[in-house]
Amino acid sequence: MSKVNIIGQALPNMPWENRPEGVTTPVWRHSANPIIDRNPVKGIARIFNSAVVPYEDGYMGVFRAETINGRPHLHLGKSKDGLKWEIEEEAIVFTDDNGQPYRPNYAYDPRVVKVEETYYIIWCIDFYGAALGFAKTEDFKTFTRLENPFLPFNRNGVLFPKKKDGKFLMLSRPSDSGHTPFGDIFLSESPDLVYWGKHRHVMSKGGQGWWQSVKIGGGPAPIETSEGWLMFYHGVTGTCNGFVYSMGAVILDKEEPSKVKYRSSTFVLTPETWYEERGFVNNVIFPCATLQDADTGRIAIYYGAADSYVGVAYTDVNEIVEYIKNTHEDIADDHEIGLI
Ligand code: BMA
Repeated sequence: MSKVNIIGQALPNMPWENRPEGVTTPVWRHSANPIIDRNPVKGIARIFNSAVVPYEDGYMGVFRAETINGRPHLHLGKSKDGLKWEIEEEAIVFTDDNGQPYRPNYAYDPRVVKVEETYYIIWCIDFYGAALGFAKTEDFKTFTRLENPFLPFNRNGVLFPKKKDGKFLMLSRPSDSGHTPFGDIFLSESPDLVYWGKHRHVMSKGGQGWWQSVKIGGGPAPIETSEGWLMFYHGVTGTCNGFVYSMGAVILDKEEPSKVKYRSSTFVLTPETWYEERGFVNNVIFPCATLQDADTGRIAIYYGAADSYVGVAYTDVNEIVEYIKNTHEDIADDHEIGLI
């Protein structure tokens, strides 16, 4: 097995547990999941589908908090170890271009990505239907709202942590405003975070297996490795009782990230525990963030479980890359339509 390196910072104090005896899956669960239970903070019934990043000597998180009136907002949280979180009771208030305070009337599924010295938050907002909201912060004290990147309907906005040729890159999943029974992942670029274009198709739902047959959507920010951009995402299948959300993994080309190098034909984690199978929405694993240590190759994946809890799962960069290569499936629709 050739060695795969994570290109990035060392994070020796990140959450980690070795693969438990007898577990053979490429990704394994934290033993004390869920790390955030129901009713974690006054006025908040459930926290799930949330994003964390290393910050100063600990971690910062932007959490999808379903308040007790059922509406989701974004709440800030802090942690020393990435597992025990102190979450604020009040939702994040953004400031718009004119310095006016701004709070979205709903906000869900945040991703937080550091590019150079700035942290960007991308989430799902009401823009006359589901669309992507966008903001930045440098200190997690003031949050400046940026232009919405795309027209409705769109979800699952994920920024790359590095610019390419001076341009920002963002993945997204065009959708409808409801429960979207379709969807592929696309890539767009921007010189200034205002104007987005040069749209490329990245990857399709489907393939031989059924676990990602209905739709797919980006999850945590892609991780730069010596093999390309390693990305976890969600894949959805339809059953007589509704959708089932599993986690998949793909490696995108380093130079042309709209190109799939390898993608796993099987899921890497699927709902199997009580907190993934049973909740506000049953059978959901929805990854939104990772932490990784470049020195050891350890990766911790944060995911929403059953739209009710936050779970953590682990993998190792060598093992997951080898797994993706060994289970690779070339899906014809991943190639640009019409190219001869
Ligand atoms: C998707 C999003 C996610 C949610 C999932 C399962 O459409 O709304 O926030 O976790 O459905 O309910």
